[in-house]
Amino acid sequence: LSCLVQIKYSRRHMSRSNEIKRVSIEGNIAVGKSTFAKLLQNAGQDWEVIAEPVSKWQNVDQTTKQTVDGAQQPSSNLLEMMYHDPKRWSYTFQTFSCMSRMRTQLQPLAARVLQSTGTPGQVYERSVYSDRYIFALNMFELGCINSTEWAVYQDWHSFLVEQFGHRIQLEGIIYLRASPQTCMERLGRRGRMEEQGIQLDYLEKLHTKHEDWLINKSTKVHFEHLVKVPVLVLDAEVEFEKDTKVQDDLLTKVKDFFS
Ligand code: DGT
Repeated sequence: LSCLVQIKYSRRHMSRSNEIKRVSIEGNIAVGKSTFAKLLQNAGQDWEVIAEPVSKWQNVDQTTKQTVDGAQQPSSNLLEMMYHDPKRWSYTFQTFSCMSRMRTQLQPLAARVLQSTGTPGQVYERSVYSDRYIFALNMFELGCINSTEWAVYQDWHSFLVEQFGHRIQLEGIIYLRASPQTCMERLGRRGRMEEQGIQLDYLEKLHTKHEDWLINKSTKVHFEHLVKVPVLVLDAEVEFEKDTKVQDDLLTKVKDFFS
């Protein structure tokens, strides 16, 4: 009987996996992606949020325990190392952030979402594309990733996306757009220890990268399918965390975008 149930579940899972809507939420640091993702999740049973694996970057040894041979080092915080010494650690950071993004986004749909009656959706906080076209590219332009590292990164990134990309293909991108000044204020308010040294200038560069990729479409992207992914631009300048009217407006726009 358990075998039969398992087969039924797998069939249902496979058929539903094909109809999943995959959406990525993009935007500058501290713009409110996690808050917005939670809003989407709470708005209905059909959305599953795949959070950005920041805690894995803050605790690498715990994350890699199962897959690394030999003695464990004391816990390393790669996020802190990258901000502290970007020239030394940016390439390492991008390998780990991209791999952990891919790994979490490839995980199967939650049972709760599978059982919903509507079209199931997975919402990603950022994507393997922002990993490359926002952060890694910016680090390369800042000189924190050298040209050899950049060539190596792009080579394995293209290979991975070509091999696995069809399983996490995006149906849409939601761009939460706010000024770098607003993001700086929000970043200061949340007080994440690793981010204390971030300057406005860094957020301005990341903002320009988002605008080039998602608004001006001037970023040279390697993946043909990515160019065709529709982008919903939402004004995140307004504080939406506690304002239910603003939240309803934003959710209506998302609903219209995907209907
Ligand atoms: P939210 O929910 O909009 O407030 O977003 P955050 O700030 O929690 O999440 P996010 O994606 O901006 O990233 C968390 C931290 O990790 C932040 O300090 C930026 C950094 N980060 C994220 N992805 C990358 C990456 O690919 N490369 C580099 N260098 N840093 C990254």
